[in-house]
Amino acid sequence: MSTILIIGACGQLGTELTESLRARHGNDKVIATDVSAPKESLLSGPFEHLDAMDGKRLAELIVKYRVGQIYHLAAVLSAKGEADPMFAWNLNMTSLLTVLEIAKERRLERVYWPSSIAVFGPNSPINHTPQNTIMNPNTVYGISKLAGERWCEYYFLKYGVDVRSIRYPGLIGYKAKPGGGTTDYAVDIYYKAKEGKDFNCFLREDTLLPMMYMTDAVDGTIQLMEEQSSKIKIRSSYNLHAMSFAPKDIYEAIKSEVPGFSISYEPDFRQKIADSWPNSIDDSHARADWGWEPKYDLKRMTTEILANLILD
Ligand code: AKB
Repeated sequence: MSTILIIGACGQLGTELTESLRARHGNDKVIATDVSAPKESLLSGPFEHLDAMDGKRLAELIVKYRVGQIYHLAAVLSAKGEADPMFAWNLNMTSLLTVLEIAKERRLERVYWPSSIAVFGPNSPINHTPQNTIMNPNTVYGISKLAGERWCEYYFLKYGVDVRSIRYPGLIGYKAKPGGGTTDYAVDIYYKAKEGKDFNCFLREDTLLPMMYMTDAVDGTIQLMEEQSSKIKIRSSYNLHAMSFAPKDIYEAIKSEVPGFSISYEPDFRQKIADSWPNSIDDSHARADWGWEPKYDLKRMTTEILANLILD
């Protein structure tokens, strides 16, 4: 097994993916990198400071650790991207192209890069949104993810770079807080419930969105990356589905375990972003090509998070 390097290891997905890959392959085989200082849990193996746009430093780390696989997770998400669109575009695109170029030049074994349901837009079919359909995203984050998907497929077809990708729905975990996403309310709500506080939601109560528990996301990502290359038929990015719920549904699920919990609604600019995204996703290609199957629904996820979330 060659060494794995994770870019953006301090993030919500990076934290749990690093933990899981280290448990699987050994702590020294997984190099965590981020522009932010590491939290304690990431110091179980090597950690290196890395700005995702710094190709020179990335090349040095690849040589130093004999890296064969990269998981490039660093990105500016949907809500934060709207505050500074040029910064979001620059970081999301420059970092991806830097990784793809290095993978081509150094003949890396594999690259993982996450896309998102944000590649869809207001003209996309809203229910069971197909793999291939009208896209037209209208956030800078969504535009950068759609452009990124095209680049991934291009590097695979033109240079043979073995790049793999998933269009994540909203990811919900309790080990690290997300930053700057539209679906992040569904993480914050658990923290408020545990703190014994009321929750003020920035989306309308009936805003149905596709979501996934972090354990499913991490397992699915590793499953995709460990699959033999011939099974991976889609080199842009795979649709993946686990569950769909609205704020009122997650509130009811939490309230059944935290009886006094209360919620209020105050939609802001993120409502428009959420309204442009699908309600649910058709993930039949991922199921057929590499056997994707989620394990968590809203109830199971809620019970697990409330039992394990530890407040600082
Ligand atoms: C966001 O809300 O921006 C992300 C996403 C759906 O990609 N969680």
